[in-house]
Amino acid sequence: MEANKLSVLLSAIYELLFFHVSILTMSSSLSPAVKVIGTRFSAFSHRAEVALRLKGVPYELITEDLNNESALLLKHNPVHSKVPVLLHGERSIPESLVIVEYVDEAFDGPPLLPADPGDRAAARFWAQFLDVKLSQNVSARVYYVHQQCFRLIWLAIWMDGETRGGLREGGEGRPGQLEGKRFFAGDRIGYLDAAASVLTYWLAAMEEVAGVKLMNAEEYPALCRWAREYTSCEAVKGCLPDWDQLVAVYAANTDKFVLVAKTLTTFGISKA
Ligand SMILES: N[C@@H](CCC(=O)N[C@@H](CS)C(=O)NCC(=O)O)C(=O)O
Repeated sequence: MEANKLSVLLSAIYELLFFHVSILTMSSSLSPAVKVIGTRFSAFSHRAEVALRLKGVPYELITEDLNNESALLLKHNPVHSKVPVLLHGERSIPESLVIVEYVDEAFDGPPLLPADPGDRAAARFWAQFLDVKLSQNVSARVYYVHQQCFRLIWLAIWMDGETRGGLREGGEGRPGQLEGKRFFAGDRIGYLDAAASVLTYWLAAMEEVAGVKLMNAEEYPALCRWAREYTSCEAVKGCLPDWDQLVAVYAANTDKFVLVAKTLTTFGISKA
């Protein structure tokens, strides 16, 4: 009898414990879902994806058709209606660099921004430089080209290299940027590497299609070495578009791209 009571008690304790453990497991598996509205062809979307991958955060990529923007995109980025947008539970976070900073703060894992406030400021400065000066965008929508134009790169590629100085100013020409370092922040890929990632795979694809070599090893040895290191990292490789498809997209749009570049120069908006 006593033995029976004991076994009932033990099984009750076991069930209680098991129930408790399953509740705990359930609650951790219920952490808010992480999704990226984006496209693999977009270097901006890549910034968001690579930040998540570097942090080891599982996410779902919701592929957006930029020729036919979805209600989901318009709902979550009503101001710009551009990709990427990060969805984290109830939160929607637009703008690629804002997303990278959010991911850095919201998730555990290796830091993306440097620890030192001065280094953080410098990383943000150069990322902003890339977006505002080197890659200042043009409303592609106006020209029915659903690609963002990286203005200086764009002109250099599609207008026969007229603004190649932009690269020198932004990367190679600043002593110390990459000197003695694998990546901009040191040994690990971080915020500024993600911000500058357009200078790797995407630029190379544009160069191939346009038959122009903008970032060559003679003029830009450090940038070229960095680009190779960047694209050989596993986290990066996992969210690069298929090379042939990317080249095919650029090739299919070459006429439009040249038209955009010509329009930019015609209207005198080629200077930063
Ligand atoms: N400043 C934005 C730029 C994003 C952007 O230009 N995205 C392009 C795709 S690469 C886009 O959504 N274009 C759609 C359009 O212009 O209608 C960011 O950093 O996220």
